[in-house]
Amino acid sequence: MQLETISSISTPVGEGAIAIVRLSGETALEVADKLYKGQKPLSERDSHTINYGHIIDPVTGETVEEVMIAVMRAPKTYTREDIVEINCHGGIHTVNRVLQLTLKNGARMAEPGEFTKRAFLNGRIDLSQAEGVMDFIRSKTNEASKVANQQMQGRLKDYVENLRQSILNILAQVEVSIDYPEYDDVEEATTSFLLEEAEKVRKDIQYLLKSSAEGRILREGLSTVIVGKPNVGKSSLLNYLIQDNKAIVTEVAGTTRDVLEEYVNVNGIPLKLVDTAGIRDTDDIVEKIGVERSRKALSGAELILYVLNNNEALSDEDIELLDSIQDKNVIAIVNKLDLESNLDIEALTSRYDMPVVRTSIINSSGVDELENKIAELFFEGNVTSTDSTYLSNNRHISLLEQAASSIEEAVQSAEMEVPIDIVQIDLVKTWELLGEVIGEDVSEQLIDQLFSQFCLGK
Ligand SMILES: Nc1nc2c(ncn2[C@@H]2O[C@H](COP(=O)(O)OP(=O)(O)OP(=O)(O)O)[C@@H](O)[C@H]2O)c(=O)[nH]1
Ligand SMILES: [Mg+2]
Repeated sequence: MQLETISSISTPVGEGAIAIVRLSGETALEVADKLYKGQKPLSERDSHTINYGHIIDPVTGETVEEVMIAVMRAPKTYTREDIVEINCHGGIHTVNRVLQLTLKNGARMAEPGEFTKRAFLNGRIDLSQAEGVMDFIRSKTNEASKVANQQMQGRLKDYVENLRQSILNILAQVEVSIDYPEYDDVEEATTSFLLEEAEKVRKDIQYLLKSSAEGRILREGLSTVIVGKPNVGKSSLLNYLIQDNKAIVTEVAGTTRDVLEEYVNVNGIPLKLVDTAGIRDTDDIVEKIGVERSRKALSGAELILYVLNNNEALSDEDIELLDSIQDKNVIAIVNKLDLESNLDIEALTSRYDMPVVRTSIINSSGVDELENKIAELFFEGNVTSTDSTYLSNNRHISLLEQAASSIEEAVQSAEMEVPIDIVQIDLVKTWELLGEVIGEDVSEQLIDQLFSQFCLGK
């Protein structure tokens, strides 16, 4: 592929000790030589050397900068093309002049992400690695940068390529039985091979998705909301979990008026814990706003801790709320177990399919069990290291979710003895979806859109 030589400032705009103008392309050395004066022209220098000299404006003869220039010849470079990096003194003005001179002498201004895009187009990296570069630059935590770094190194690519290879093996077998429809035993063998192998692929994709969800929770915290009617002990629960008296607790119903957010670690799981105003109809304007906010907090929650008072019967309001959230991750907490029981726990457990924990927060009892339930719900009880996390990018997660459901469909069809050429369609689709993760068969438009999110000069 023949591509124009591109140029841009690759360091942040602003004053610094050094600023770098980077060129990439077939004529990178040629362009730089028009501006460079040193002992020898750059085109006569060895690859991977750094060379002292000056940048001279070829029109006026004026010395613009004193520079060190790195020469890196294809193919062992970031883009797989010839690369020249001009290290300037870090002023905004001069580095800009150097850039302008490269543009006047044969280079074109690079688009955001274009260097990395070339690395992709020239086959040095796949799309998941390119996206890893961007995620790496953008990562805000240590854990996030670890995942991005692994992705940059091609860990996801290897995993996905293995999955695709397995699907190809299945497809090859399927092809045989389509070619020889007269042999029943071939078809039988194909179905059992298909079921076994496709199930393995399905499990691997599920594992990938699950470990990513866990990784994300470990990086960002599980957003958890404590809700329930006024006075049931929500703020008491928050205080207990964070081992502090951050939230005001009183016997007055409607104490909490606003949402309060705290981070806690529960059995190794970081929770972003939100205490809310007790949900009820109220004429108090401040409380009303608080109740609105509680409802809003509910919609974005990954875990809901629904607190009930053992001393009171289940109200219509409780039922209405529990009905509306029953498809989410909810743990029902029957608190104030020390008081007389007026709540029909049996009715609660038979109506809702959610874990129920009994507590008496005032006596510090039952909260251990709650903590174990949370760990069970999200990490099957044991939180391992994040080493197994491969995914953090939403595009990849979405593709893998689709791949999981199409392979699932293939498995189900095969089980129901659907004709093999129909099962084949789902297998091919899974193979294609996985291909999109690493950038095979993706549209030019998508590629342009992805790389445009990069910073200039990368
Ligand atoms: N008997 C008993 N009282 C409790 C228990 N847990 C909390 N309480 C009391 O119940 C009252 C209300 O507790 P809060 O934690 O303020 O309840 P809340 O759900 O946050 O209430 P609002 O903010 O008004 O919605 C306080 O007087 C607590 O001391 C418990 O397990 N047993
Ligand atoms: Mg409260």
